[in-house]
Amino acid sequence: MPISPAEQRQMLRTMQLIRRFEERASRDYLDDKIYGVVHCYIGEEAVAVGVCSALREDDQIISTHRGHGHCIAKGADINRMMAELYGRETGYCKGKGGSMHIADFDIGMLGANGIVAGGIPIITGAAFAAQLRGAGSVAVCFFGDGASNAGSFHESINIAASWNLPIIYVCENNLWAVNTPSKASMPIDDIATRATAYGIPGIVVDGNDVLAVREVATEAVDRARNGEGPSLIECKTYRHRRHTERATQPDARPHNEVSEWMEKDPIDRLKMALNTQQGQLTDSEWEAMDQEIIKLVDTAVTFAATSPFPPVEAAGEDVFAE
Ligand SMILES: Cc1ncc(C[n+]2csc(CCOP(=O)(O)OP(=O)(O)O)c2C)c(N)n1
Repeated sequence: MPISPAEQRQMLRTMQLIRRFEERASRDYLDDKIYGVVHCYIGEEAVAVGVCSALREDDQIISTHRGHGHCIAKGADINRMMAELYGRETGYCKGKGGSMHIADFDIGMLGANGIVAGGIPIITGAAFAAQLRGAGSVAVCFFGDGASNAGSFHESINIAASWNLPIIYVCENNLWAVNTPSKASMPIDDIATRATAYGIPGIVVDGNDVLAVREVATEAVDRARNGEGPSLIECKTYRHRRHTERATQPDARPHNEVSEWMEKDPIDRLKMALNTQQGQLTDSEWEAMDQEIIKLVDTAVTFAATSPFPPVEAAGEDVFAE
């Protein structure tokens, strides 16, 4: 089904909200206002937005250590997200989880996860629950190329395929796991080919083309909702930033590879398509959209920075291990 220009503008807006949120988070992190670790999703926004735009509110997703984009694309409140990064009581985890542990069950966001591949069995269980509930909701698992080498990926996808679970595995192949190129840790070019071993569809898509991602996600979601089981979608993409915003090791990625991918920026791409090809977004409309987003992020920062830290006596509450 064609995606209307209004919806495309909405997708562009969400991608830009993710980007502006993270640019600010990175800046405030380097200014020591944010604690823990911050992994930016900048450059990969089309994956989260393309996939989540194909979902219903009661569908569930799970994320990774690089999770801000998935949260925002599923509709999370950026005030509570920023407050969580700032370690404040008003944050999603009352300031005790930080960037890698943001969850919002009310919108079907089951959580980011600092353990590589840790989310994969959890969301597979959620897909089993969805199948038992029978309400037609589906589950989406976001994970990286590095995570696709973990045993839990293979175990989960095997059981999901065997039980015909309503789940879509979305591999964000950004070609590197920290400083290890994927070609050094796997003997195949396309992770999607792993689907063959489990008897499910495996699809490769340009992960920097939000409309293409949306299209393949819609097909996979329809299959899952119709009881036709799981799919594996591999989105070829790239992170613009280093592994973390304060990485201690030098970035091993070749400069020319980074700059080539920067030119394939997913936001620029949709913006230009709407502007030049379809005449659907003028420069001044884009500027107004961006300014409105910057204000929203400023408001989130003010909310976070003026919120209290959790009290010391609450340190042992809501934690599972002390
Ligand atoms: C079980 C486990 N092993 C190692 C790490 C350290 N670690 C954090 S992110 C990462 C790389 C993950 O690569 P990938 O899955 O491709 O995701 P990306 O960072 O590229 O988005 C590693 C090894 C970890 N957090 N958890």
